[in-house]
Amino acid sequence: MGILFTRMLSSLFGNREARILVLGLDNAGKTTILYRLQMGEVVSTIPTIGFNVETVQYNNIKLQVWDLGGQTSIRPYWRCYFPNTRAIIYVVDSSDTDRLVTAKDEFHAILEEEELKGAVVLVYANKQDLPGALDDAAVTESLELHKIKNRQWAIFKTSAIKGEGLFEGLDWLSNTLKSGG
Ligand code: G3D
Ligand code: MG
Repeated sequence: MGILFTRMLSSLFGNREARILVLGLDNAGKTTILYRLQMGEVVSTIPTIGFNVETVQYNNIKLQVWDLGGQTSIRPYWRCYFPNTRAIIYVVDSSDTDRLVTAKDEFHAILEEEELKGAVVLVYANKQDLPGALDDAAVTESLELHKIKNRQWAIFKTSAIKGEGLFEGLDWLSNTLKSGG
């Protein structure tokens, strides 16, 4: 099903390169999601500059994943991955309430990046299958999503393990990008 999504986007962007970043704190479920989407082969780069990037590519569409948080010294290198980013998929462990403040801070810092100003934002409130997971309304509040200005965003409850909610989110994303983001 991930292939349908990328096929759609691929035709949408013609020959132009389109990047989608899948970001969030470590352990949020990003890698699980990438494999779950089954878009193609996931390639992991050797972390020469201090952070590991997983990439899956379908035609002109590239999904790239790395962990936010941690060392600040490597952050300038993140910018290499910003050009042509059409969307950010932000993944949150909804059961990890201790780190929601960090998740929020990292999220808003990313949104401040000049080259990401045009990207639409899809939030996955992941790990809904776990007891104590916050629902979408509570995650919206914790991440202060209502502070987002001048861009389209949406939040979906997901369980990457069960494969729930992921495609509903991608559906929103492709429709939003289709209508001009
Ligand atoms: P990351 O890539 O964001 O760091 P991972 O996160 O995809 O590696 O996932 C971290 C752990 O969370 C993994 O468990 C993974 O199986 C689990 N996980 C991911 N999504 C979900 C979910 O929706 N529900 C539950 N219950 N667990 C999830 P392990 O045990 O392999 O470390
Ligand atoms: Mg990972």
